[in-house]
Amino acid sequence: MFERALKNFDIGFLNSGTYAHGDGWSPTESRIPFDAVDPAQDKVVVQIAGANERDYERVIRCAQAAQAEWATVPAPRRGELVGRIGSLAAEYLDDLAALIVLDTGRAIGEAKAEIREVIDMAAMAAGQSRMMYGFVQQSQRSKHRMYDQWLPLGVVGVITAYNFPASVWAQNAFLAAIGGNTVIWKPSPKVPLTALGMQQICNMAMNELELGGVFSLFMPGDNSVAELLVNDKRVSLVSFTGSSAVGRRIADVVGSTLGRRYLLECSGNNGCIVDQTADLKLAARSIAFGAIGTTGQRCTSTRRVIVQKSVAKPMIELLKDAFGQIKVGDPREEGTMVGPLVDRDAVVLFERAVRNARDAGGKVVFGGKRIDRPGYYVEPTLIVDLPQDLPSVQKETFAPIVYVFTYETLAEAIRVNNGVPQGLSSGIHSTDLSNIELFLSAAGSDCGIARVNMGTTGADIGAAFGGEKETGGGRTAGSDAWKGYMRRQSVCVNWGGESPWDASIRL
Ligand code: UN1
Repeated sequence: MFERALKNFDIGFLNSGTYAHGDGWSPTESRIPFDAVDPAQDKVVVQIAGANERDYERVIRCAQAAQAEWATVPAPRRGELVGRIGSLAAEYLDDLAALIVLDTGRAIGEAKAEIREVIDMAAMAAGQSRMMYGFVQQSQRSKHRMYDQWLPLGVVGVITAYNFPASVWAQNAFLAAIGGNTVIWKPSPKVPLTALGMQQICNMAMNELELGGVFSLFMPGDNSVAELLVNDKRVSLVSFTGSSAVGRRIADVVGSTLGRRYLLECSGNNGCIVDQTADLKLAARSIAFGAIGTTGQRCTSTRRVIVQKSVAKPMIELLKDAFGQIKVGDPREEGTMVGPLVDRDAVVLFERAVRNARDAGGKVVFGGKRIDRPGYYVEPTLIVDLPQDLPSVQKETFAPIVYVFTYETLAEAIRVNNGVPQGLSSGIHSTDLSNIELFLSAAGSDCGIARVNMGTTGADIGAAFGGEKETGGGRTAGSDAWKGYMRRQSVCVNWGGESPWDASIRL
């Protein structure tokens, strides 16, 4: 499976890390190579010739030149290109999923689900390309017509994290493209294979439809080259998915040049409330998957369970039972549900979070250790009896750790849910209508996503995706998120030939 995927995408041992329309793939000579490492085996798979400053310059020039033309292509035709990328993703689904497994160590089922999300996102964006509506307003002037319309921004830079190496790019890039922008992708250097595969299918679609230059890629191994994109005034919008610390820097740099925009999807720290009326088995299943799926490395991962005191004991027992059924192992092995963490550093962060919790008096009631085998495997971990304001509870750790807190009143539970700097996803398990509605009210969850009787992960692409507070406020994917990639213009047309407002000027 893996061999075939590498072969089908022409991935050899040393690969170019830059694709710019017109110039094609950059040469690999005189570039500093970095490794693509398989986290399941702690082995180097291939190398990438890291993009250098000259490569970046080529990419931005090509993207800018192509944008002038792309902006004039009718939006439904732009949607056709995106739709074709979606159908190629379907055709190459197994190969692309194999690249995700090699990059991230994720179980194959989850990797395929990510490519399906790409396909769905393409279908949605292709349809959306015919529906980028603006409102017609009523003018107070006689014989004037007034409406708003949406126009392209220019070149959009998309910087993505390692955890969803294909779908987060798709959520951004497809909307940016139907909006008449060209897109430069800077993926995490931890997951270069997926980026190569995705760029290849973009190239197939662009060549076939003779619409070159819309999607390009540069993969530097170091931050200084990536910073060129963030600093570059030729890039109208920088969309960033990753940590709040980096997001803050991007907001500072991009925000300081008025006229440029940023769209941030940063750290989450997601709570799930379980009240005394909840279906505890349903809650345990969805919390376990939300917390341990993708080895806890989603920005939507369930990190904090906030459970009503009277049901805390059975809830913890059910969670332990559920965690015990999750098979952690090599994604190549049959029945594996959860693979390794992405790299050695992630294991260190996991161990540190567990140590901090223990030092603060927390009790590890399940897991807590790294698994002794090659690759970056750790145990699903459940920790109770912690103070909510502990610094390591207040920050995002990408690992399969769940902290359990208890509460008396729902108002208290909502305070705990909201009592972190991040505001991405949240949930409540309940069968009490008043409790559910309180959680969904203005006095309820302060997050961008609120789930009822569901886990906090697995956002439906039909909805806008993103969150508040340190999560950054950006929205990608569905609903009207496409507007984030376009500029609004209020148009007013005088069709009457009269100009009563300036009638005192006689000409
Ligand atoms: C992320 O983890 O950075 O809804 C974004 C979900 C995923 C999240 C992707 N689509 O759980």
